[in-house]
Amino acid sequence: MVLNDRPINAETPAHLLDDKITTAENMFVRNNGIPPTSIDPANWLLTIEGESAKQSKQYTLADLKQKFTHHSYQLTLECGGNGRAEFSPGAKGNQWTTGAVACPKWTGVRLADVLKDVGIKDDAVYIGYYGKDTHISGDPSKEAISRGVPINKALEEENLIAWAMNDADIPFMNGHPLRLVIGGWPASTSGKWLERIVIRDQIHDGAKMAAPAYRVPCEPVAPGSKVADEDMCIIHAMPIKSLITYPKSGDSHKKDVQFPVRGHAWAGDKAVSKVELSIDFGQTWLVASLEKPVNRNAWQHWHSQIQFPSKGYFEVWAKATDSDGVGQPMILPGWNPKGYLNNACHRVAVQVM
Ligand SMILES: Nc1nc2c(c(=O)[nH]1)N[C@H]1C(S)=C(S)[C@@H](COP(=O)(O)O)O[C@H]1N2
Ligand SMILES: [Mo]
Repeated sequence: MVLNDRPINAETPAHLLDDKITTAENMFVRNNGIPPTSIDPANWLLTIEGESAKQSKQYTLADLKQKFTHHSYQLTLECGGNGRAEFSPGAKGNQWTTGAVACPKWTGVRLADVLKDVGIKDDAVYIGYYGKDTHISGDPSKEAISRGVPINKALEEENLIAWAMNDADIPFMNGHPLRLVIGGWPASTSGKWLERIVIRDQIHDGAKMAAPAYRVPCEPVAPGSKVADEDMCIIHAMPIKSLITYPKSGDSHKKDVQFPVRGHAWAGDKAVSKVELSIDFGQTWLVASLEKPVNRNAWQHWHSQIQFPSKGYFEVWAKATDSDGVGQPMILPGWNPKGYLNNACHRVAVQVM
């Protein structure tokens, strides 16, 4: 579903995210600027520098592939604005419903291995990325987006500088030939068309790091409030969430046949501990079978069989709980001016015949 074509932004209907490993054609696309017009993988250079880097160093793709151990992880990328369409009053920006999330398999080298090869000074607090795309205005002095994560998150072993997705080149719109993949945090931290990483002695101040971008009120506010920039805090890990990928909303089903329901659940830097289903608007809940993640920061699959009590209109609701016991809310958990972090339960409609 194309939300905007200047530049292209597209999400995936829930029933097309049924694969355990998201395929390239079902991966959402989020562009803040104008994607690069020419890509030359043979001459691609990644520069690592910054005031908290012990030196400035450059790597070709061949250097990265030869010098460091290769790792593959399935990592969940979810746009911080996924679910924005439900905000009331509405929030500006792409009106994502449920489909700005994906969990493909990524292959590359550990971000930590490359940062350590360059050398990290003791005063490092953050990293930031720069990509080859350009600002929407066409002004070459401006970046489209340049975000990052605290150094302690950056050094976790699952973060990759990746050249492959699902054992093939990363699709162009998802960052070919090189991208950062930071699982569990807003996908805006996973820089596409990656050319440069800076190791910073302060919170990174690249484009879309400053308020209000990718920030929420530090304290909850009433819907529609104006919030001062200094009262907005940077989003860290994404909250617990789940998706029903089978059935497709609007399906019909024969009453006397067991009804299969399945999907995925993910919890930022935490694990998912439980998924429950309701077919009576949350009055009673049934615990679904939940698989372990293939690795940290990968989504987890769940499935169940439902017996409907009668014919008629039903909704199936799914609700996941994380390893700290924090569950998904039934409705928008907290209005915020930019429409981030809506992790309300997903619901699908079923007509039982
Ligand atoms: N260089 C660059 N990296 C980027 C972006 C971008 O516009 N340019 N968008 C970010 C945002 S906001 C998201 S949600 C993810 C989307 O990744 P995808 O397009 O591969 O789904 O990439 C992030 N990395
Ligand atoms: Mo995003």
